[in-house]
Amino acid sequence: MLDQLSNRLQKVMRFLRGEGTITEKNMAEAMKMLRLAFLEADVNYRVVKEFEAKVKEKALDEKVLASLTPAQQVIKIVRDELTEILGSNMQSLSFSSTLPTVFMLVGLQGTGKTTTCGKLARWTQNLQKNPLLVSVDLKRPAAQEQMKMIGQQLNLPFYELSKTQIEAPQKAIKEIVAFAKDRGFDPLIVDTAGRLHIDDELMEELRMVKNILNPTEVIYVGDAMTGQDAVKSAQLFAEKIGITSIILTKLDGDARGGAALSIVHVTGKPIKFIGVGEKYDKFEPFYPDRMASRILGMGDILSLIEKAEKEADKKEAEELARKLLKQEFTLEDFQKQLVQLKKMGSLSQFLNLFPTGGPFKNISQLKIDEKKLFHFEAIINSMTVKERINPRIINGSRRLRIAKGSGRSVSEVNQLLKQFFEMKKMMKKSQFQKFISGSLLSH
Ligand SMILES: Nc1nc2c(ncn2[C@@H]2O[C@H](COP(=O)(O)OP(=O)(O)OP(=O)(O)O)[C@@H](O)[C@H]2O)c(=O)[nH]1
Ligand SMILES: [Mg+2]
Repeated sequence: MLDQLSNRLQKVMRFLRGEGTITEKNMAEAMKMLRLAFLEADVNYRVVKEFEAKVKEKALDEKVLASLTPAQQVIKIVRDELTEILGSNMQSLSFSSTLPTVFMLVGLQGTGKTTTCGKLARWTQNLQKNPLLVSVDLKRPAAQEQMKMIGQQLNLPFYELSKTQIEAPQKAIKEIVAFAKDRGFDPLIVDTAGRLHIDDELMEELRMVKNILNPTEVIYVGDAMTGQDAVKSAQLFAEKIGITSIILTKLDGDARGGAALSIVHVTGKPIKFIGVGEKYDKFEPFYPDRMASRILGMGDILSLIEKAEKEADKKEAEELARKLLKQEFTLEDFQKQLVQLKKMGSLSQFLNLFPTGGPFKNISQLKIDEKKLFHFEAIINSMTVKERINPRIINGSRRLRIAKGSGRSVSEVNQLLKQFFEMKKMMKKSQFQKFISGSLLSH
């Protein structure tokens, strides 16, 4: 996803990481690289300008955190600003307290409205809702058929408009809402017609539909592959009809990123979901902060630093980051990490810190045996400091002593050591995931 932009930005991050201190010269160089990366990704020029000004201002102004090197500080600022561009906080869909909630999807032709109706319906069903699909694409006879097929594929209810209803849409829309209300359907998900270009007739029709439906959300569906065109049409839909949120589709393709990075700023509306494939499960809530980390490829280091900063003292965070980077990780560090994990709350929360791409792809879906972690902690507690720093000296008799001291079995001690050595190897290859899945998964 957004590979080209991501590669370019990661290059800037690597450049900054390599610079111990920040000087006017390397800052200017980094800014130039960032600007080029954004422009090449087709980001709106006003967004680029503002981004640049803010990063510069913050880099000069912001107090350097004790636990971060100046270069890491700049990386953090870039991450923060990128998150801001993408919309700051994750925003979920609004549901109405008076039923039914109505989601009306609008957008140009072929952007993925109808597909997204199906994805959205499936999504709400997972929230224990009872969605109803309907298409008010009034001109195209095939529209009813297409929606019906989606309903059948997903095993979801679909309201089919009759010929007479299509001829009298105002009345029909009232009937649909009444039907949903009577039968307890919620949300009502309404697909609309698309056009190649925005024209007055379409806008008129959509305004009429909107007035009668009184939707909880008017969701603009934009094709991320079309870059600034998606942004411009979003702006027009916002002006002429009024939208409440955005879904960007086709982010799985070779979209350059310009739409994602400009549309929130230009329309002032949040991106709530992204489409990442043609199938109905290729649909994700949009988290600006995670997306920023994902694009920068910094999820591992930045988030760990930030989270640790909150919970532990800053020196420790710095040390941990340094060791993670240099792979000088001992059992003692591992134990400290376990203590911090407990402070941070659940492990699953911790796992969310990892980037969702690359070697970490499936990490957030892992099921973790938290108990095992605490057994590991008990085992490490029974080791001497010397053993923690240099676990290679832990021979058979030491293993027995540690097992007895911790109340765990020798085979568990063996398992911990084996996995620790494996983890060190993995971290070298930056495949932390393997360690987690190998050692802490519940079977
Ligand atoms: N790769 C990819 N393809 C998508 C995504 N969303 C939709 N598509 C594809 O885009 C094409 C158009 O999707 P539709 O849902 O028919 O688009 P629409 O906006 O309803 O089109 P009109 O009704 O003609 O205006 C289809 O081939 C979809 O499979 C996505 O997130 N990723
Ligand atoms: Mg359609």
